[in-house]
Amino acid sequence: MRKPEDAKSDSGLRGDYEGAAADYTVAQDWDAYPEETHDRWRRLYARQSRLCAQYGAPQYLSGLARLDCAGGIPRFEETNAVLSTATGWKIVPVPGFIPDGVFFDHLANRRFPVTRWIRDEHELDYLVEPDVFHDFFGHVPILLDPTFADFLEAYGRAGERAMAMDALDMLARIYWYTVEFGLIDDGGTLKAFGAGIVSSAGETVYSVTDPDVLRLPFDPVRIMRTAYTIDTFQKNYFVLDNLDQLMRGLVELDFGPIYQEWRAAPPIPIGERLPGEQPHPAALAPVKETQS
Ligand code: HBI
Ligand code: FE
Repeated sequence: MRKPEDAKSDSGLRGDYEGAAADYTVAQDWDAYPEETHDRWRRLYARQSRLCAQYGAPQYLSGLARLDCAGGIPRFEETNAVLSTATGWKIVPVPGFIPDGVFFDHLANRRFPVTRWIRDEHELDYLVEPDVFHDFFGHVPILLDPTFADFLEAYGRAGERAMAMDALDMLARIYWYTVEFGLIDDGGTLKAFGAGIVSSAGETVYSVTDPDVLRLPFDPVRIMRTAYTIDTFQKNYFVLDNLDQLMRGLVELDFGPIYQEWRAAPPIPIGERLPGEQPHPAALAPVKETQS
């Protein structure tokens, strides 16, 4: 149970796994959110939606508009009425990070786990673990895109085999460099769709404007061999030509031989460009940062 002193920051039962079901889902308990948490959501939403209007991918922005969630922390049940109609996905409330196997099983069944608590005021610009703003604002809008929705289910299905082959860290890099930190070429202009980018004020701008960042063309094998960092802006990104590439990359390739060939090899260091590698063409003219 929560300690009494935590009651004041009751921003959605942070880290309270008491009462979670076997699949780690909990009730969202929307009525328990104090007004201050809805106000915090509105401020986060206003800032990020303004930045994403300029730097976010169209496939992400169209989903965000349909979710109509500027007014406060959304009721997941209301979201599910829209989401399930659009792509057969639904979001399920969870208290925080859940075991890999449980996570993959949810994705394989078109259930996206969304953390129910919101960050504290002092974490507005950065927090290590995902909260409801990262999970909902970052991940849910693009789940309304049928191609992305199909890919994420296929990713979930791929988890079991990766775990069985002791190559989960390689498969997780696919998620990291697309679902969390993916960029896409929008008619020659770099745009962001990864949840870790679009939910972060700093990284939304940095990911598409910083001139020193390595932005390579999407390549599943290169991604599965590339290390990543979890507590700083990324030093390298991968750029999709379109969302269909995600599905093709996952289903046209047999990951088994790739796991066998590379799982014992040290990962390619972050930010390192291999001989002969060229940035994605859309990255050759980084987006100019304008005051929004
Ligand atoms: N749990 N709630 C939650 N959200 C995640 O994104 C998540 C998780 N558990 C495991 C996990 N991600 C990753 O380790 C897997 O992608 C490998
Ligand atoms: Fe995430």
